[in-house]
Amino acid sequence: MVKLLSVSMLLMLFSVPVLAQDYEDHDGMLMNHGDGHLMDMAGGMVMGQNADNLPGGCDRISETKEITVHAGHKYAEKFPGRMFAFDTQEFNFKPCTKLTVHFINEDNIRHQWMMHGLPKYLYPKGMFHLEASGPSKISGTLILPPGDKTYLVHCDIAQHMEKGMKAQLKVGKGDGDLPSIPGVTAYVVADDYKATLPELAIKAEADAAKAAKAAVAVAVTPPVKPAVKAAVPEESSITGVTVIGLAIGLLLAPLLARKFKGMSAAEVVAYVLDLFRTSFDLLVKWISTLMKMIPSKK
Ligand SMILES: [Cu+2]
Repeated sequence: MVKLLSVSMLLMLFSVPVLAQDYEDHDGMLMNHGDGHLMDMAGGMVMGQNADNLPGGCDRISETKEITVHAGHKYAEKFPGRMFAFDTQEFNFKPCTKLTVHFINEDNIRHQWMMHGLPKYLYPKGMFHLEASGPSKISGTLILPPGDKTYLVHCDIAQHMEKGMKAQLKVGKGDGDLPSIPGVTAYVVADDYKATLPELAIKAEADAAKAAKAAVAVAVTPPVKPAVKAAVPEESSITGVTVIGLAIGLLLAPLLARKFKGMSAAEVVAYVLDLFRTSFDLLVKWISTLMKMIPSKK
């Protein structure tokens, strides 16, 4: 029993560090190829690293700060309709702060912590950028510029920002808020939960059936108005003509299906139009014959 306990305690001791870090650490594996650009084979990348050069307007480094930012699908759970998120949506630092960001990607895909709007003389493309492919940790350092300004931080992988991976970093008091920061500012495009997709599909089906019924009614309505008005009231959507039209349609359908077998859509349309014209001619002839037969009251 004692042996069993000591074995399980040993196992626990060894498993704790393994559980604590189940992601790869890029730091130390990166190849520095100048201009603050570092990369490794496992998909780790740092761009715009700057730990030494003071931005213009900074006399000295005001503060040295370190933050850890997590990124992943699970952090979007509290933002309905979003897919990805950072664990923090808003950052605030004093101007001229030397900031080290430890970025931990918890998903089995690529994520980035990309900051925009930095002075281009110091940061190529005005960016500071950390990227991690799959569950891994990557770190980078920059020195924030002076002045009150709000910087955009996002993941630049296609659609990841739109799906929630967006934050803002305020230096000093910042200069306003950015839109669509989950949990911080209103979305530019609001989600609409009023109609669900199955409801929309049922409505479209009903509309299509109504249109088809109307088309049949129009097709079989005789061009000459009957002398006697239909007995069915006008406000009813199902008229006698519709019923007759549907009945004729149902009777003709199998015959026409056989007739149209092997014909192209254009041929079918031409055939139907010709059929209508012939029937119309016959109808006019038949009515004029009837008219002649009626003795005039003179
Ligand atoms: Cu991403």
